[in-house]
Amino acid sequence: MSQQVEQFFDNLWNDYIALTPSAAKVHQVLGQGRDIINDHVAFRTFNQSPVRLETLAKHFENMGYKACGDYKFEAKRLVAKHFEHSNPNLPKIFISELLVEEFSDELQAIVKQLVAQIDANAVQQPEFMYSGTHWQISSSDYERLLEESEYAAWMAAFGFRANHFTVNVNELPDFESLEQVNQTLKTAGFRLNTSGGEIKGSPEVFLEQSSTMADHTTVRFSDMEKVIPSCFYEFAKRYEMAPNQLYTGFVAASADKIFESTDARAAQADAQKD
Ligand code: OOG
Ligand code: NI
Repeated sequence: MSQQVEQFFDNLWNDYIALTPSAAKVHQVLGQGRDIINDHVAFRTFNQSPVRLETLAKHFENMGYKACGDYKFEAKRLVAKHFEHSNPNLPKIFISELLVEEFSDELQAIVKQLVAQIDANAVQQPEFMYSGTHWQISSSDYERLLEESEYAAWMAAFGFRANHFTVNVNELPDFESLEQVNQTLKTAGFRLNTSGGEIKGSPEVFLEQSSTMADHTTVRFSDMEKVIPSCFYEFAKRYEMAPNQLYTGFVAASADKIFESTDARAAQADAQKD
């Protein structure tokens, strides 16, 4: 792995744990001091020039990543792609983008005004992938986005950075099952995303996933500060499709629920059901 690529992932990780202090605790609880191998890192964006999925993907293609899978999320009005590298030590990359034109004129106007503030040259730099927001937004615009799309609101508050890292459970020496990982996390005090059940997917689709509910952090909006959900940690266990051949793709039905790990309202609605 080149030094630039290593530095890129170090910087990406450092930005992520600054917003997600519980990620460091996850490593302590699951790794007990040993290194944790990540299955993938996920990014979010808007389908607006100059920050379209295809443009952001170039940073990874320049590192040697190849596009491998396409996904569509009708209800959330999102599409996504995943990318893989021939070096098995590099995490897969999952990038989604919001189909902005499928929302109200008001949402479109807010998003376009945010994106217009981005310097197109900045997008060409690899550092863009952990550069955060490039705009000011009021708390009322944030709330307005939240009514239509939790994803749009998250993007407006946090911008361009890792939305989550994902522990590769197959490579955790002390754990056999994802259930055991979840149990250990709950005992340590973490709240898991229960949308669609704690474990999304199954051996039949060759992938099981779970995630924590996002940490909360103080965001400075143009008019006030607010404490809102930031980033989360995910856990993935992959199964063999053929002898010695682990499934490397994603499962749209499961991913659809993982997106809700930043949604405080989904979590609340869920808690009221119990
Ligand atoms: C991505 C959710 C999907 C997965 O592994 O299926 C996902 C997001 O929340 O941005 O990460
Ligand atoms: Ni993920």
